Amino acid sequence: LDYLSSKKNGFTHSLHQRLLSSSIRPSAMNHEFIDISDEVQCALLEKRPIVALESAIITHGMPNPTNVETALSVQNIVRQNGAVPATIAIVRGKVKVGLDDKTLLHLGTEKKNTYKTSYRDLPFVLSQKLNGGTTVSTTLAVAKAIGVSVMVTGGIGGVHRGGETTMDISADLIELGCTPVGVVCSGAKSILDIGRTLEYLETQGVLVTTFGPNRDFPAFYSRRSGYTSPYNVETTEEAAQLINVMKCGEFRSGIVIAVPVPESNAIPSDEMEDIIKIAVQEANERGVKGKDITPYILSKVAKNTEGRSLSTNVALIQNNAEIGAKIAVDLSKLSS
Ligand code: PSU
Ligand code: MN
Repeated sequence: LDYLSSKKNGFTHSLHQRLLSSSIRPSAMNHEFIDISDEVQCALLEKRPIVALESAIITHGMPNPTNVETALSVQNIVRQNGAVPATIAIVRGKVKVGLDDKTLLHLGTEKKNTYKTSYRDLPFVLSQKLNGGTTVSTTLAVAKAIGVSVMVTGGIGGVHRGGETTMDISADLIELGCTPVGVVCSGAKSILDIGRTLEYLETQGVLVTTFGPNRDFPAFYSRRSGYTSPYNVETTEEAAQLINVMKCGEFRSGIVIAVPVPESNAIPSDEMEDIIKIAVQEANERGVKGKDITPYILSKVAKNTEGRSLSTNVALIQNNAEIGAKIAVDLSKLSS
């Protein structure tokens, strides 16, 4: 990397050219819009383990400064476990893969002019040269475009409560259905309709597995949602084997690896239920619509649990980062 930065223009340019022309590049999104950091470029060329990380959690999912601190710690955890973190965000109309600390701090602090960028928002944010935090859906599309097969997040979007009439279904589920990437998360928040979310994932051809000794599907803050995954995997090797089959078989859809929050940080689901009901009702009464619903409910829940939900959120994403990095390492052993 020292070598890279000393040769900034000449070498990285040719490295980028090599990346573009190499087999690493399955299409999906034109590379004209993507700017990959030196560290991630090297890792791609050397086929080292990489973990993609979303940034809407930084710009819209957590308050400052916890958002920035968490993002930095998550990147460190990925490194400590032998993989390269690739945090994805949009900076002045370019998709950045691998953020430097300064940019991360900027995005996490200047939240006002930063767009929550789901897949449908992407053309606008790019063409207007705006800044954006990428949701799971956009992060998945970018991961696919550059050939990264493991992504880590806190929770995925899903079918909202009442979604059978409002049709409010996160684009995360659609993208999971057409992106062969393993998504390590703590399930979906019970601000959503978890039963319908699982049904929808099944329809999209997305394999859902719980990570651990049983099939309980986690509900983010809580270790159990009352629903079960169709499968479970007990080790990171097993999870890597799943992703490897998906890759080698050129599958269309992705895999959800749902990791329950560590026991010591969990909040019982009956305790969460009342708080969530109030937040959802308040969002309805205030007429909060569309893409603003998830961030609104998240901040209300954090407020009404006096920050307890926030520390649970931090703990689970750090745990997911460790497991995701280990899966990426095991996967690179399988494909080498
Ligand atoms: N769930 C969380 N925290 C989050 C999100 C979801 O517990 O930060 C973010 C993720 O970026 C996810 C997005 O991809 O919200 C989904 O938003 P929507 O429901 O508008 O698709
Ligand atoms: Mn929505």
